[in-house]
Amino acid sequence: MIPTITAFERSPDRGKGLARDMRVRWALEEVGQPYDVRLLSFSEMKEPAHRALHPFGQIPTYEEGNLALFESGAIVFHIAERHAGLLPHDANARARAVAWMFAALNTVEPPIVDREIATLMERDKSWYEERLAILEDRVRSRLDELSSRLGDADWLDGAFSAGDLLMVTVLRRLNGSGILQEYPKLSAYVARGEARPAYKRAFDAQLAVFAAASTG
Ligand SMILES: N[C@@H](CCC(=O)N[C@@H](CS)C(=O)NCC(=O)O)C(=O)O
Repeated sequence: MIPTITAFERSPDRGKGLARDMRVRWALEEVGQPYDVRLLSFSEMKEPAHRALHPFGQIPTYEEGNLALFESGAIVFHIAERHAGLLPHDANARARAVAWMFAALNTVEPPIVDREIATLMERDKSWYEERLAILEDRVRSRLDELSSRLGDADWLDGAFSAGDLLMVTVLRRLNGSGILQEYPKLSAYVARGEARPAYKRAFDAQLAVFAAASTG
């Protein structure tokens, strides 16, 4: 059965792979599962039909037969459980890969998103520069810790896993901030993720949506 995911009809990031359907697309590409995409405008995302799938009126969602899911982490986990390739077979290694999925979304993404929101919503405030410095220090402390754990390894815990997939997408949210470049090991880690053929297919598919919306 071909799953259907939802994505922005016109992504605010202009197709740079930052919208969270990118994680789901990448996971589906990694496991070789074809998928359909239903594109939504901002107003359609807030309508009852979409809220029935996503209580918070956001993307991405995932529908497969009578299963409907929201939350990119839960969707990636579902894909990783149903297909080989994104979680190790060994039970302990699998549990550690799942821990990295949670770490990406619960520990590393929040300070990055806090910074991002400040740059989008608080630029005009008198205290903006001071607050930005605090938020960026919080991001740096997470990156210091993550970089020292990664060390010279290619991936966070052995082979590439759903934990790496989520972590790479989270770190990419720092694009344009200059902060990731302060961490050569993490920059190389993100570049390794972006070099994966499945990543490229997912990125190109998301960019094609934005390009079509811009010319149409
Ligand atoms: N925790 C959610 C966050 C979903 C989310 O923030 N989606 C954004 C796009 S990346 C969205 O739909 N934003 C529009 C809105 O919230 O109105 C997940 O990981 O799926």
